[in-house]
Amino acid sequence: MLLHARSLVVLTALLALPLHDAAAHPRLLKAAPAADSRTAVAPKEISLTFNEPLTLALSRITLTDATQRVIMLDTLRAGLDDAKTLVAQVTGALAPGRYTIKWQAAGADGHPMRGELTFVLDPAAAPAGASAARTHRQHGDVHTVGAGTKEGRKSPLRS
Ligand SMILES: [Cu+2]
Repeated sequence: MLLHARSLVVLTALLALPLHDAAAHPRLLKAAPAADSRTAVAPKEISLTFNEPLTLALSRITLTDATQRVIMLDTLRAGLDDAKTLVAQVTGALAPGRYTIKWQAAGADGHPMRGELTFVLDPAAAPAGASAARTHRQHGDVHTVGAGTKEGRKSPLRS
């Protein structure tokens, strides 16, 4: 009876293991360049952020063009004070076209997860700074409205 109880415990532990494992594996949260994005400027680096700290030695990033040619990347490193981010500088030249980022990322248990995403380098795409420029222009508009209001308050005194 004691033996039976013990094997039950072992069995339960074995069944619980894969579930615990799957929950502990890295999941990609954020990528730069972003998945399915179009960019006018060739990215200087690839940055992938996951939901948990990574084991760098078991993690990889590769970059290939539409013809499966491998683009040179610098040694993979972790983000600055950020063990959840993988960063690889792009050292090879990028011609316009579609690129595939393939990644392998392992967390604390060393089981590598894999995934891939694509982006397009297109010189005709809207520049990345477009939205920032628009914000600036909006700020400019607010300023103009403010000055006009002051001007409006002055005019009754003048008349
Ligand atoms: Cu695992």
